[in-house]
Amino acid sequence: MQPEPPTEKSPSCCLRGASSSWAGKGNLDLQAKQSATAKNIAEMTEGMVTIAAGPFLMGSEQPGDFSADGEGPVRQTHVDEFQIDAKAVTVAQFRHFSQETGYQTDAEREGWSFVFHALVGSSARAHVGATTLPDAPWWLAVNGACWYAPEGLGSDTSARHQHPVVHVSWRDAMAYAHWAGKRLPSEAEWEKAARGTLVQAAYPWGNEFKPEGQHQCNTWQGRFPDINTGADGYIATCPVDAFEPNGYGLYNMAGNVWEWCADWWNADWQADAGPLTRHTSQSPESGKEKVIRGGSYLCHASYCNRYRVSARTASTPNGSAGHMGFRCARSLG
Ligand SMILES: [Ca+2]
Repeated sequence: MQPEPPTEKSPSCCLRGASSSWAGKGNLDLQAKQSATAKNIAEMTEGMVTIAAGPFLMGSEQPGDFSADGEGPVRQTHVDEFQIDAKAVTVAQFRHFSQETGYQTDAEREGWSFVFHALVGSSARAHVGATTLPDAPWWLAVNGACWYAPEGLGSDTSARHQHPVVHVSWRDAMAYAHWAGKRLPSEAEWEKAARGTLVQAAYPWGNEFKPEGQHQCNTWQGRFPDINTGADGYIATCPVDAFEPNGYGLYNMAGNVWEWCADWWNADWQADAGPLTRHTSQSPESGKEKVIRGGSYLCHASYCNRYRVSARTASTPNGSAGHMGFRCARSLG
C-alpha cells in the first residue's frame, strides 16, 4: 500500500489517504461463506438496540468544529427505524467469524498494518516497513500487525477478547456484517444513534466533556503524540462496554476506536438541501474514501478533537490501523 498525500485541512491523528485505491486490491470477493450459517433472528439481533424512525438534527456549526470536514450545516435528517449494535464488534466476535469462514483481512493479506508508534514493542520494532506518512509520522507500518496481533510480532489479544477488533478495513467490516446478517450503519444512522436522544449536544452524554470531573470515554490525555497519561484508565483500546452507555443504551460512541460507516466520504455533498441529502438511506454515489465516526483513544482536544458527535473523517476502503473498528446495523420492516 503506497500512501497518497493527506487531503484534509484540519489536523488529525488519523491516516487519511494512507492506502492506495481499493480498485487495485482485486475484486471484493469477500472470501467469507457469506451468511452460510443462516443465523436466526434472535441470534442476529442479540445485543442490538432499536432506534425509532423519525427526524433528528444532524451536524454541527459550533465554534471550533471542523467545518472543512463538512460537519455542517445543521440539518433535519430523516432516519427510518433501524437496529444498531450496542457495542463495537469485539475481538472474540471477529475470531468467531474468522474461524467459521476462513476470511482473511486486508491487513493479513497485505502482511502489515499501521500501529501507533508508542505501542510498538521491541520485537516488532525490527519489522517496521518503509511506508511512512509525512503528516502523521506517529503511524508505523508494522509487518505482521493484524486483528489478532494488534502490535505485530510479540503481541496478541489474549487480554483483549472484549476489546473492539482493530486493523479491520471497510471491506473487512462489510464481510463480517454480511456474515452476521447485518450491514454497516449509514452515517446518519450512526450519528442519530450516537446522540442518544439528546438534541445538538456535543457528546453522547451532554455538552460537558468531563461532568463532575469524570471521564466518559477513552481518548488521549497528555501531549499528543508523545505523552499519554492514560488518566481515563486506558493508553490504548478499552473494553467495548467500558464507561456508561448513552441514552439509547449504546456504549463508546465517542472515543476508543473509529467506526466505519457505509457512506462514501464527501465534505460538500450535504451542504445542499434536498430529499437525497436529508434522508438516512442516501449518501454520495461514489468516492475514494469511506466515512469513519466517533474518534479514538488517540484523539485529543488540542489536536484531533473528533470525539464530538458531529465530527467526521474518512479512510480508504482497504485501509486499516490500530484505532479503527466498527459496529453493525440492521434494517427493520
Ligand atoms: Ca485513554
